[in-house]
Amino acid sequence: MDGVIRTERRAGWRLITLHRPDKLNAFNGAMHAAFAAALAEAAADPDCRAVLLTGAGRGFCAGQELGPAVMPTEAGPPDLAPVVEQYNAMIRRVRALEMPVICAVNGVAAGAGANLVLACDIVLAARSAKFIQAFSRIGLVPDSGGTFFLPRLVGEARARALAMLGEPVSAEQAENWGMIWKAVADEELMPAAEAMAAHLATQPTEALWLMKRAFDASAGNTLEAQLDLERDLQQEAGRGPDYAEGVKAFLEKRAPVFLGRRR
Ligand code: T3D
Repeated sequence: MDGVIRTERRAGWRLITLHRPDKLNAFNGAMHAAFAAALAEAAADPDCRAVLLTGAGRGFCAGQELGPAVMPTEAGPPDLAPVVEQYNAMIRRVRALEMPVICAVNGVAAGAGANLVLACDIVLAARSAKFIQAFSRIGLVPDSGGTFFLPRLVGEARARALAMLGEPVSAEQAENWGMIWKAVADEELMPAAEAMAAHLATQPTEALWLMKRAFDASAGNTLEAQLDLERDLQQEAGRGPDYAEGVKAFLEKRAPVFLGRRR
């Protein structure tokens, strides 16, 4: 196994590792392509029911690789729109993955790396990790959904200050602010994240996917629209074998054995 994105197949789930440790796993074009392929492979694998994302080395991800591809030249400023489109596609792929995406933040997450974290469903972070909206430090604006996720997670006041000041947020602070699920001791990060992935891989995957859809829609919905959506999604979940199994197992006083997928 080599390359800038590394995938390990586990029982029912996949571990995807951003792997450019000498650059704190900063993204370049090759890494975007490999990450897209890894997510597509996970999506196409009927036995894969959860994805765990982490970074190699001492960082999680330092966002865009700052190098010639994005540097102004004597000829003029770079065209950043295609670069940002790669991040947009990445965030859409993570959100559209029909299974839980867990993020194990092993170290610093900066720029688009910090916002990739926020796009994941459940985030665990090592206590030594930190989150930096580094964009203002180089004269850019938050991208990769940062201006969408951040105010929703931590509130407008904190989101604006984090974006404008570019100050690091510790894992503990991130947990206290509701930016992530939990901060854990460094040595507990991967065991805890792997146990969570293994657990989620035994859960009703289809229902978890429908939840992702509900939460995504709630950001732009009225209560009325959201209630209607919940009704429709519940109807869909209720038609699946996992609902039948869940109720049967409850009545039989045993643990359910969920199939995960209908397709
Ligand atoms: O085109 C566009 O830019 C639009 C797209 C925008 C999306 C974005 O993500 S913009 C934001 C880009 N990212 C950053 O601005 C973060 C840059 N990195 C840092 O500020 C710091 O590295 C960190 C705060 C993340 C960590 O600091 P520290 O002191 O722990 O590590 P370091 O020494 O700065 O970095 C270690 C190495 O990684 C170093 O290489 P060296 O000197 O050992 O050979 C450093 O150059 C390299 N590195 C870190 N981040 C990047 C990087 N190399 C290229 N690109 C990076 N983003």
